Amino acid sequence: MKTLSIVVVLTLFAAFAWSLLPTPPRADAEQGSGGHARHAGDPTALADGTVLSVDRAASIVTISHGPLLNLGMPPMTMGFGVGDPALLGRIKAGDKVRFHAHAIGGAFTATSIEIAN
Ligand SMILES: [Cu+2]
Repeated sequence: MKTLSIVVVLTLFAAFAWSLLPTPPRADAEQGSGGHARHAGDPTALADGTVLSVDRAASIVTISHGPLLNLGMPPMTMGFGVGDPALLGRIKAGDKVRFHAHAIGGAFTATSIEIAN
């Protein structure tokens, strides 16, 4: 009987100690798609592209882009909405850019764009 209680106590202690261990970095799968926190500041989430056109009135920039890793999107040419029109700054057709895009409310939206000419 005494042996059994020692085993129980040790098991409880081990479980408790385990719960105190620092949590290792979590896999992407736990973050859901389009999560901001996961790749905020993550340089690997920046994509390369070439601006084909800028529609300031509609806040849409059309970019021929490389792979968008955070969106699982292959290279293609497409329009991105821009949440903040100020992001478009001096960007013009022909500029090489590095940018970051999210799927926001089902719309692909550029959340940062920098000229990389
Ligand atoms: Cu695309």
